[in-house]
Amino acid sequence: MSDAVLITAAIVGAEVTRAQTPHVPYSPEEIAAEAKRCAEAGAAVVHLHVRNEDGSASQDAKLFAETIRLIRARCDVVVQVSTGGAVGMSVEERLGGLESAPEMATLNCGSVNFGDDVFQNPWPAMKDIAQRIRAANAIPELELYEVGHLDAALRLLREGLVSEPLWVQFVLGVPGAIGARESVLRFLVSELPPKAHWGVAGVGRHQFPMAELALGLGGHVRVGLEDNIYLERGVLSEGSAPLVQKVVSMARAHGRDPMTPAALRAQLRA
Ligand code: KMH
Ligand code: ZN
Repeated sequence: MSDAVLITAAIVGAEVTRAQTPHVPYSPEEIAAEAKRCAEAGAAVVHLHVRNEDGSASQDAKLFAETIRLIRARCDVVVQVSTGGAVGMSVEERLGGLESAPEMATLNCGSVNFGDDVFQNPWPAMKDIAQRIRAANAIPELELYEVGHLDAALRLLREGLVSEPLWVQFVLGVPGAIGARESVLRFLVSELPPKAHWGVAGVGRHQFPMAELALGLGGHVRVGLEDNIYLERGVLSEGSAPLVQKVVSMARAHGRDPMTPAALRAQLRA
């Protein structure tokens, strides 16, 4: 792995609401402004969801198109659209972002308890989404929430539905899924194919401990209000950019610089 750290900013998500934090962006303008702030802070990727005017989760193609247009006008961050959307959405509904020629898209590698709900990703849906991501000429980032998702990712590779090198995000600490523990992360990393790139997104209070661990292990990091709304205990983060800034400081303490979008693009297309 390269020494530079790829920082992904998950700036919107599908679940976090203004009742929890006033700092979550909803409109395309707000989302694009936050993407720019995060890019300036050191994020090379923005993991993107969109929202309806009332803040409810959406995967609407037109909203994605408008939001991505505004982001591209403001900065050169790599846009990674969500194909996960929100719990309960159909596969078809989830794929609106693929219509905007994103450079990356998430590919969720299995079903998982998600709070009180179940986030459904049965194998036929995974296959379908993998094919649609490839048809859109986007690079998939494999989202793994559970240990068994690793084997699903390896099956995707074996069956030629995704290509090497894999780009993997371990999303750890979702209520209902495997915990964000050092032993878990070390095991998951040890099982990856040698060429795989990996990062970790710790949920809630696990965000910075997992980031710290990943930085020490040579991995990449995802932060943002989608996963965690606090900059430190009891202090709401005023958007996702302060979370990115904090990871940049942590990375520098490890002697690692943030990866630029250009450096990432070179790796994505290598
Ligand atoms: N909102 C979660 C249920 C993704 O973006 O691909 C799923 C999610 C994953 O956020
Ligand atoms: Zn997401």
